[in-house]
Amino acid sequence: MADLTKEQLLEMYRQMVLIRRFEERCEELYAQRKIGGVYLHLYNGQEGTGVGSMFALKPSDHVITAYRDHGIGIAKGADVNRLMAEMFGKRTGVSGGKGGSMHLADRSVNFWGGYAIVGGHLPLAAGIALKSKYNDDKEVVLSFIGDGATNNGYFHESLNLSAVWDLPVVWLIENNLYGMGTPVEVSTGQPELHKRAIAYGIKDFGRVDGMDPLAVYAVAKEAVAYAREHGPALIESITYRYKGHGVSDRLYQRREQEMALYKARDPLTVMEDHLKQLDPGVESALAAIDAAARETVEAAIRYAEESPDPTYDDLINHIYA
Ligand SMILES: Cc1ncc(C[n+]2csc(CCOP(=O)(O)OP(=O)(O)O)c2C)c(N)n1
Ligand SMILES: [Mg+2]
Repeated sequence: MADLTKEQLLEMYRQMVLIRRFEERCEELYAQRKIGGVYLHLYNGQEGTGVGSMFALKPSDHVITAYRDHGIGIAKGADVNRLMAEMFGKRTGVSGGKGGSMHLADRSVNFWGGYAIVGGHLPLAAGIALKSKYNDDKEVVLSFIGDGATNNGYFHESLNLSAVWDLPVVWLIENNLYGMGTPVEVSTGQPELHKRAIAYGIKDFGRVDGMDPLAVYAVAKEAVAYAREHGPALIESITYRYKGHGVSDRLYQRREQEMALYKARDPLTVMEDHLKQLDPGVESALAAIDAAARETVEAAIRYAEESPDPTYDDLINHIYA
């Protein structure tokens, strides 16, 4: 349980439960067409990686990710009402209703979003880290990277520059074993993705069990401290997504057995086990956290439904021509 108090461990659990309940309801609302968009990318199964790693950050640190972004925004502290309003495309959303599921961002909590182009956010992560270094802000950037983003040019250019300029960035590869439906070993010559660090002269923090939030926290804490003082760090978290790439995608492979193996180590269950080990009487507290998370999500849905649509002026605002 490392250096975390019981309250902090419960907070970690609360964030993971809230993310899971948020995503479950988003899937339903998407099926009901209350949430629009061609895709809906859910974070179910990967909560241990997001919450565990972000627990190692200070509020002044920065986070950026790809399109599986709702849970990341919740864990970075974005307002749940405004996140849900963004899902609905409402004016009160964190991106004014113009981002939607795939482009959530909330600069007030240093959550930079939400990007659809695979790897396209990695140069932005390097840029934010450059700003921190230039101003001597001592702020770290935590950049999530899908395994599927490790073979394009953005990855190469961003990791290389981060090493050349000693940028305060933690590159966290979320290896959920597939890029869309393609297994990592089919797309990648060296499937142990953390080894890429060596080629760039970046400190390699190895592989971690992404289903265990405390294991992720422990390595992230070291990596964040290293990045703050010395420069780029890389972690590979082995995790699993329970849904297709988008919720409308089939799972491509028949992989029930593999899924069952990972679900048996669901990050919420793993965290419950940690807490029960610490305090066998914790069960009722866990149930209360779950009930509160469900209510928070229902309240957020009400807020989103009652919020106004963007106006015509909103639509043409923030456009550069
Ligand atoms: C530059 C670019 N190429 C292709 C795509 C289509 N595409 C979207 S997601 C994806 C795979 C991403 O895999 P991974 O990063 O492992 O994400 P996961 O779905 O597992 O979260 C691809 C090829 C895209 N969005 N951008
Ligand atoms: Mg993947």
